[in-house]
Amino acid sequence: MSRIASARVIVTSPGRNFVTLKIETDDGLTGLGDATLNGRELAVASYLSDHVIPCLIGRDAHRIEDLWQYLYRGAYWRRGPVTMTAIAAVDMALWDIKGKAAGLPLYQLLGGASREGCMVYGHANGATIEETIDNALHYKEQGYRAIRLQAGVPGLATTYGVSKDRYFYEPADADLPTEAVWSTEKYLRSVAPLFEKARDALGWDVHLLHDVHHRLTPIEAGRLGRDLEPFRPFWMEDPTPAENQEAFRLIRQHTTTPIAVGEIFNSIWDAKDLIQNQLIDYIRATVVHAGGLTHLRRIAALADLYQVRTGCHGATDLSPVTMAAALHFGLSIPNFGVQEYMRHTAETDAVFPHAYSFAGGLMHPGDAPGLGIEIDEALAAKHPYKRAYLPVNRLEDGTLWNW
Ligand code: GCO
Ligand code: MG
Repeated sequence: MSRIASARVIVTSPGRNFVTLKIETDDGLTGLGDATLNGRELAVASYLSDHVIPCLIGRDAHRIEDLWQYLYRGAYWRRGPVTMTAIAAVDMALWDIKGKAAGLPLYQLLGGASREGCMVYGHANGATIEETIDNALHYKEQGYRAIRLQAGVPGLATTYGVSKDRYFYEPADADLPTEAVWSTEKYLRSVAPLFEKARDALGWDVHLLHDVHHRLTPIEAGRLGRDLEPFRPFWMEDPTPAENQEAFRLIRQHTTTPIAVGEIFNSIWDAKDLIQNQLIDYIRATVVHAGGLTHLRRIAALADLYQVRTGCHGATDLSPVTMAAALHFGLSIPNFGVQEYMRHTAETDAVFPHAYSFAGGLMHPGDAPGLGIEIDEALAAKHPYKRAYLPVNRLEDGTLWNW
């Protein structure tokens, strides 16, 4: 038995905020878990420090499933992003410990490798179609097999997914939410031309993806999906807000463009109807926001029954600890689809030395025991927390919209 001797939360901001849980056992093992919830970081930090950690001390670190149930059922107030992120952090740290105790990389404990590596998609963006394609060509040269395309919308000052820096995109960019202006009409006119030109420049041997970021109505999404069909996108992501799951029936009636949903889901109950009714093709729930590996494996197993594959969220606000966990998960499950890979800055990578690597469009978690991730606490302490919010969106007449 390894008893949990201590657990603490480390908040650091090497370019952006990350919340990390570090658990130590009485026989000298340590485990790391990511607890970052973009724009609401300190709520999870407090949930862990004030309400979860006191319950962990002295418990057997190897009883992962039991501890998961204890934190989920035991809170009485189930689900929700803060709770499920906190549970995920504990779960990841315990799997890390189990891997280290076994002397095996985590994917071996999850059943071993089902593939050579996890196909990842990179983000190509630009103020114009030409800039985006230029950037996509750069990704292709680096060996990427899948590329997400987002371009500025003519007539709008800013657009989701488009940054000043072409290689690093950080939407949580201000200490109070910035306000962006959105026009569905202008946006809808701009996407098909982007994909048409992208196919001309990049050819057909690379997967092309696009994120709508929850902004359309179902019928608008159906139209966009249909407009994109000739260019065979790998997926259209988050076409409408997924609270209303019935909406996806309407989208399905109008297009065969594959649909990816779920980066803001936090439990199997958010995804169950979409999966069982075969209304989506890829489920994007992540280790950090959907209750850890224990729960995400359950979601993936349900999805597998309905030929839904995974496409886990992997933006920069998911720390390298989540990236490591996602790669062990992705390498081992049968129904892996693709993993998002939005590279972290060198500053972030220095705080989180890791065993995972990229080659030829695939990523591998490495063979270090456990997750294969460390935190340099001395360096982390040099980057204090800095409040940062995601933007909000308004229509051109001032109506608040989905960001
Ligand atoms: C994606 C996402 C992100 C989110 C971000 C919010 O597909 O990568 O939509 O860009 O906006 O993770 O914190
Ligand atoms: Mg997204």
